Amino acid sequence: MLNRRDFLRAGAVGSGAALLPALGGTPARARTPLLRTRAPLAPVPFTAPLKVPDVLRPVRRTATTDFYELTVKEATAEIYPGVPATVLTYNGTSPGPTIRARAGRRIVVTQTDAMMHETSLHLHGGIVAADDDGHPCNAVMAGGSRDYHYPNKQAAATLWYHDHAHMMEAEHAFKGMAGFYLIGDPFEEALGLPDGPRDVPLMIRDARFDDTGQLMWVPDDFRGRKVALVNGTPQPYLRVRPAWYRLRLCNGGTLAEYKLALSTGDEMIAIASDGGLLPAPQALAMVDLTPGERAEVLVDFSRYPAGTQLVLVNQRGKVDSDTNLMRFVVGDGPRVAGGPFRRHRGVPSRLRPMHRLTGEDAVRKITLGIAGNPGAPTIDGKLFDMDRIDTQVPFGNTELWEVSNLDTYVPHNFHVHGVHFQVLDRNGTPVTGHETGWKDTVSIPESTTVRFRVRFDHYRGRYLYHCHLLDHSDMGMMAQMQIS
Ligand SMILES: [Cu+2]
Repeated sequence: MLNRRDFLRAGAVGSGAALLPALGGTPARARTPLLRTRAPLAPVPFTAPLKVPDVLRPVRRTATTDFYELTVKEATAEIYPGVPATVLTYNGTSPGPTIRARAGRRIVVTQTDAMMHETSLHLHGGIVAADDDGHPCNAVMAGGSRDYHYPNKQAAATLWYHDHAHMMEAEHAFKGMAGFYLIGDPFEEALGLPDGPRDVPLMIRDARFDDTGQLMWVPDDFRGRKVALVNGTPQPYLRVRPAWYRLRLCNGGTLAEYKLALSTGDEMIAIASDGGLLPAPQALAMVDLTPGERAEVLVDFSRYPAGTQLVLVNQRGKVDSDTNLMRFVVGDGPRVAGGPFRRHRGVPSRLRPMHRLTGEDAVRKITLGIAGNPGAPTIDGKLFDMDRIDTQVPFGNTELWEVSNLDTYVPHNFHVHGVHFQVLDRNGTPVTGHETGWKDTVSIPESTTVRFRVRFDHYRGRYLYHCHLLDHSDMGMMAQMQIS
């Protein structure tokens, strides 16, 4: 009996063309003339429902540990309706399945690489041992597998996982390799934040498609990635109840920055940053996220009449497909009266207390720049070298890092593995909003210096720091430190 691939190879494509949308996918089929004539890239906005990634089930549990399995493989996804596109996935979907962790309970993820090239799983924002951090020197070879140990000895937070293979992280993430990893803890649960279907992770990422609906990878494609996908779909909609919602916003993209706002101009209540809950809620009209950054906001949909439509807008957008990101449609179900929090009437005035780092054992000045090195994004003038340690950090040090973007027309940002940090200021102006919380990634626009304090007291070992505009890190804007 012919399997699907044989069926297609046997030349049945022409005669069976009408059946194609109902079949699974191969890249060859997606390039058939039939699909080329379907104008796949002009769908009606807000007609596809938002997909919320499934929560992954552990394959095994012990008294202390949950065991999960992630397989990296190529798959097809209907990013545009009726147009199968080839994507790189964890367990067959992009975004991959969501892993829900609890602080204090260990997780082991076994990643199997079912592709033809190496991969390396990085838990972005995770405080994990150096060998479990997805350093490119620990890549999983094609056909191999590796166990990653996540102790979850950190506060509740929205983390995400993505690939970090050597000089491949940008292309792999662009083609779909990313997913959410959400840590909960008793402190956060006691706040009674919106949960269940009212706790919505939104991975927003930049993409570019060719005229057959396939993801089109062009390195450093700043102008080309004009389509924003939300959980893998362009311009989806979500029906919401007239109630408070918790939106976990993650820029899972490669180059684009998103300035997120509601089309009504109403404020969102920011409650968390990369590292988890803020000390206090912050009402924000706009949330600015560069690639890798997360922020959690609360939105009160009970203040809108049934039938109200709100759009999540990107104020940095250039065209409709990267400006009007998704639509919320307020339903007419029973209103959830009063505040969203079981122990509070309204939003609590305080969230998690935050100990401010003071003083420093060392001051480090770091520069990011492409200008002067055309096509060579560097840190301190050097391209990434896996055999070179760029910075020696004594374990336990509290340090002040001053990171400068020397470029006058190229934005960068900065991600440090293995730690969280506290941002002080940007060109001397104190940061505000969600940036006042614990961060692991910070925006550094053109001609800008950002200062942050960081304490290296989690693990010893070799960790990366880099620009998280992944095309830049991929091409060399990455370095490594030895904490010892
Ligand atoms: Cu950069």
